[in-house]
Amino acid sequence: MPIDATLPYDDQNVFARILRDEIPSRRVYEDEWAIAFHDIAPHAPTHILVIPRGAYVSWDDFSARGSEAEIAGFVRAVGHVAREAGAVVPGYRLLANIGPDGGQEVPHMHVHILAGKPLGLMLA
Ligand code: IU
Repeated sequence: MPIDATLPYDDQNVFARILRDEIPSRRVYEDEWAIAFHDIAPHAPTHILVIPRGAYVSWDDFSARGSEAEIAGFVRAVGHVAREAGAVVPGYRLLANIGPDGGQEVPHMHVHILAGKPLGLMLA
């Protein structure tokens, strides 16, 4: 069920718990700004989620309240993870779902990295 990303941050959300290692995940990367782990229900041969360490509900929240350092660190982390996953050639997709109509289910800012097969054109 998509969530309302305008709600206050819930520190019991599943990605907050993954960040605190209260729930296991298959981590592939971590640095000062972000962690990345395999999606539990992959939609492509490579399906990795990258999340900032900071407490942000969504892309909207992160882009509005995140510091320059957090935003730069997060963007660098996404690029690094995609390169490490070998996703850059022949290509990959970045996806962020925001709010109920955007199909967001977990209320901690995250970006999907999808790769490993031809993904075709998808804009909605
Ligand atoms: P969304 O953008 O919020 O809709 O994506 C949430 C993703 O988090 C979705 O692809 C789930 O499969 C994934 N996920 C996960 O990897 N581990 C979990 O414990 C839960 C969801 I709950």
